[in-house]
Amino acid sequence: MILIGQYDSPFVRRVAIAMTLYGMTFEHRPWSTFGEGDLIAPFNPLRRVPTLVLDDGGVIIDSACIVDWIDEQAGDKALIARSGPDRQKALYHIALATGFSDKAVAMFYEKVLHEKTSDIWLPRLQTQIGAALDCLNVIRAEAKTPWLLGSALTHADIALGASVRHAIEAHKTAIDWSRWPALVAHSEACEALDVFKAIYQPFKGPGD
Ligand SMILES: N[C@@H](CCC(=O)N[C@@H](CS)C(=O)NCC(=O)O)C(=O)O
Repeated sequence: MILIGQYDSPFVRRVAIAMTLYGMTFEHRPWSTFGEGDLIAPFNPLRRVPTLVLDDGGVIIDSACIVDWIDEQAGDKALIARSGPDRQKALYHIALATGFSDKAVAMFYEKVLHEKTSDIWLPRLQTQIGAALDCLNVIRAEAKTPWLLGSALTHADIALGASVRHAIEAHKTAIDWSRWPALVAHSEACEALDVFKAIYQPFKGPGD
């Protein structure tokens, strides 16, 4: 299998972390979506990452779809409850974390790709990011367990950890992280894990 995408992407990183925890072996192609879009295009016409190329030549794109597929391979080892309230909660947490990352990535592109940022789009992104972080911070603070849904790490923890770390690095000053201490603590707990240390690429960019 080949996983395409750099680990400074929270979407690529959460996929690679889960695959590593599942013991899946894969080749990593850290292609840049802009600089090496021509290399990605034959596998994904959207030129987006993560893109997973299977051994039989099949391709899966989008982190949620890739995680769905690797969970199928992992069977009982899947890092999410199979059914019931814990599955519903995990899916909500994951969508909120990855949705927040969508907005954090959009805010980065808005700032670096336009000489003048939009007076409509940028405030909207800031509102969406702030509200999502408020909500996630309450969820994390109210979970009195080591991880979001108990003592075992799930995809929800990985997605949240990858998303917060990405945004901390991509928006160092634009986001006031002192407002969300439970998320900063969650990020630190994730980054202390060997698998987070192994699957990591510092985010390069203006960083605010
Ligand atoms: N919904 C997608 C989002 C992936 C995403 O936004 N990837 C970014 C890199 S962090 C990307 O490919 N950006 C280039 C582009 O969208 O053109 C997923 O979960 O995989």
